[in-house]
Amino acid sequence: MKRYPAYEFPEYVDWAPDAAVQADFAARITANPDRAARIAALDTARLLDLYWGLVMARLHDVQLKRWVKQGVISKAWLGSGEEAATVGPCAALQAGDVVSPMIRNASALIERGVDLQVCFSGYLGTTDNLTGGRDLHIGDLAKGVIPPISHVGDIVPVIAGCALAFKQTGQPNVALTWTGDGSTATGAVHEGLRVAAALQVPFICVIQDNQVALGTHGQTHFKGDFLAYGAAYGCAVAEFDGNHVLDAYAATAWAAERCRAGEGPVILVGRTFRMGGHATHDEREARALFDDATYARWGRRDPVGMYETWLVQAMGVEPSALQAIEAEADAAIDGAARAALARRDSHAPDPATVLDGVYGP
Ligand SMILES: Cc1ncc(C[n+]2csc(CCOP(=O)(O)OP(=O)(O)O)c2C)c(N)n1
Ligand SMILES: [Mg+2]
Repeated sequence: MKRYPAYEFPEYVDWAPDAAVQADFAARITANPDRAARIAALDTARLLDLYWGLVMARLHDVQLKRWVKQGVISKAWLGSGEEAATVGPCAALQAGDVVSPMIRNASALIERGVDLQVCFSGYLGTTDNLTGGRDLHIGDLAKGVIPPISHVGDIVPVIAGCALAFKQTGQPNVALTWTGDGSTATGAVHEGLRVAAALQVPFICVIQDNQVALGTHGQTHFKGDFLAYGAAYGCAVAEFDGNHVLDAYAATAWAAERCRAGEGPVILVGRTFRMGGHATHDEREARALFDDATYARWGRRDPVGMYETWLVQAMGVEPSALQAIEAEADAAIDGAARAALARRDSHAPDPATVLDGVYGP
């Protein structure tokens, strides 16, 4: 896809496929027979849907960065480099399932079909979304997207509760949320996982291990092994490559099938890397936290570039077909961002409503 030197991370600007990286990408597809079968069952249309999802996720972030540079918003929390860890799991879900995307998983809203203009409205604080302009953590209940809670980790017991509701009503659905490696430090994540396993609810908890929590290196804040959580809580656990959309998809499809069969929750550990800062304000500090070789290594593993290359080289997809998808995605993002911005003044929240929905003694 087109690269954007003014907005993208340096490793992506001149991105070119690396033969060894692509060989690893292909090997991962066949390494696990269950996942290989699920991937083999995807037809071309579904493979291209995944590409559309990745491109939309990347362009969504490019647009946010553009707004930051233009002074429209002060900062943005980007998922660039981690797109596959959101797009893959969403693609494995069904209508009626619910998700709660953390802010770095904003493209889950796009995947679930939330109006694109609404997706951008959260950052502009207009009344166009569920929070009425109060919070940029947005959702759309009609699309099965529960807004995340700003306090990281707190959404885990909430989504475990959604899964409990599915179990109690006999609804064959699953509830999924993402939690960062850092957020697993919270008591809420522990409580949510423990009760989900004890009650055997259809809950998928994706631990999105991007190796950093704000400005703290992953190796500093956690000395354990997320894969040991399965034994600790008494539930299934599996790892996936968080930069590999097909691996993320297949792992989640496996987990969702288990959940729907009543086999209890699944923890999925997605290994990925945050290419930028915690948000756009601390990109320089983030560059100091990891060495250049680490950025270079993960940069070569661009989730969009790797998948695009695989589609062309391994599946024989015509580059022109991918370009057409990208053009469509670009027009959609551009149109939605313009429409959202045009409403910033006309749909600003009424100050008189500031206490609406606020509860307290
Ligand atoms: C309970 C709580 N503590 C602290 C914060 C501030 N905060 C927001 S994101 C974040 C880091 C989270 O790291 P991680 O869970 O690894 O997610 P990532 O940002 O890497 O995706 C912190 C400390 C918060 N929002 N909530
Ligand atoms: Mg993290």
